[in-house]
Amino acid sequence: HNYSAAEEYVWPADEKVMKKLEWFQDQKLALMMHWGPYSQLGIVESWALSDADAEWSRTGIDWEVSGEEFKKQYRDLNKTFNPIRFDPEQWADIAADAGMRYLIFTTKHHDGFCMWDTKYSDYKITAEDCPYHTGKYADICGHLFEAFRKKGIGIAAYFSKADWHVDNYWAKGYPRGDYMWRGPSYVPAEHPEEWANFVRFTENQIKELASSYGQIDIMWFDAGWVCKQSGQDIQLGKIIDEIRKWQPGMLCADRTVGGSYENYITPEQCVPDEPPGVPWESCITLGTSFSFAYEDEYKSPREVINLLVDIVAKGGNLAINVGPQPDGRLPKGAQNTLKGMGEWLRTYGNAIYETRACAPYKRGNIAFTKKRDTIYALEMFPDEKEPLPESIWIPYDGKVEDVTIMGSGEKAVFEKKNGGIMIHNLPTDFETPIARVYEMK
Ligand code: FUL
Repeated sequence: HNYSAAEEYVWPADEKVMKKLEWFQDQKLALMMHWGPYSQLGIVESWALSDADAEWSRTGIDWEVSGEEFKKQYRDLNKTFNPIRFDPEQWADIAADAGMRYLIFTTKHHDGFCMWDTKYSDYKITAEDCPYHTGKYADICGHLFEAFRKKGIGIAAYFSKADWHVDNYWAKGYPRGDYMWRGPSYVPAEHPEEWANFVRFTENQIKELASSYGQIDIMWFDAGWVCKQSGQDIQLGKIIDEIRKWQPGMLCADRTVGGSYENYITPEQCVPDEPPGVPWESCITLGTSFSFAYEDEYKSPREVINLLVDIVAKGGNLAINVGPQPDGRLPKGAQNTLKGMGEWLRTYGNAIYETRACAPYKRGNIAFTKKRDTIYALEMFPDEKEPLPESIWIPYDGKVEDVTIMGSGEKAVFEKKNGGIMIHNLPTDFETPIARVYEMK
């Protein structure tokens, strides 16, 4: 993937948005969560509803039904979704401890099931046919956002622009032009009234979310095929402009579309090779998929920190995704990794948070970040068995007068050499760490 979007990117004219973009670039690490009735089956989010994607998205579902009957079974998952062990404060504790600076939570995925108490749909967590409607934290988004905000964690609301539940919008599932066409079953321009109804509904829901739950830092819009270019124009710009009257500077991630309402770009499951040159955030799963999967395997702290450093060195943020269990708890394996990340970040967080990209970004296993007059060089060890070299050459040719080894706080012995810095006498008698980090002034 080459995500150098700089050419099409339009820097927002709004000063408050610009300021918020600075905030955004300071945060570096988000906890993304995909959670909903689909979590019960351990499938790929709500994709099973899309006929065009059936081949991959319906594996693991052994219902002996197809067509409309299949979709009905899927929709009925709301009748068994009962996360009685959901504890928002516990999630917030875990996230804060892992060094998370903002949350990205699925308020509504493509299936249209709403994780908040919306007045515009009955397909929601607080409706009577969902057993959790009497649950302690039934209005899930409300409780979650409050608990995270109390910990100083920012709030991003993931919202699918496509809604495969409402009549005015349905997934037909066939490719059309350059955009993946996953609904509606009609051409909006030929059915203006139907489309206008859908647009109104979507606008109402977005405004409701952005006005009922306190400060929302980012609206994270998914379903990129719902956009002007495909003829499915929901006039998002107008909606965002209005919301910014009461959520000043709120950021908008309007995925894959580009233009003035995409304040930052969002590569998925990958890290761009080169710094894109505009604010960006990669979303990457901790396990194998965005929503909960049974017996999933999770990346180790070493793997995640390597991703994070690669991303931060190129000026981006990492949104690491954890899919909560259907009962409301976070998988143990995921929790273990989160804990390990937090431990590392408590020692080396200064080389990550509030930094900016610093050329030459990454050379071999050495990554660079900078903060004011400090340059951080992070010598990464993706392999835990890699022997530790006693000296290391750092390809940085700027002015350096002082080098401290982070963690121990010891001053390093160094000399200028071959247009870089050679550090000597490094200790080698301990286990291979995730990184050795040098603070250079
Ligand atoms: C994609 C979605 O379709 C996936 O289900 C997931 O939500 C991912 C973050 O974005 O576009």
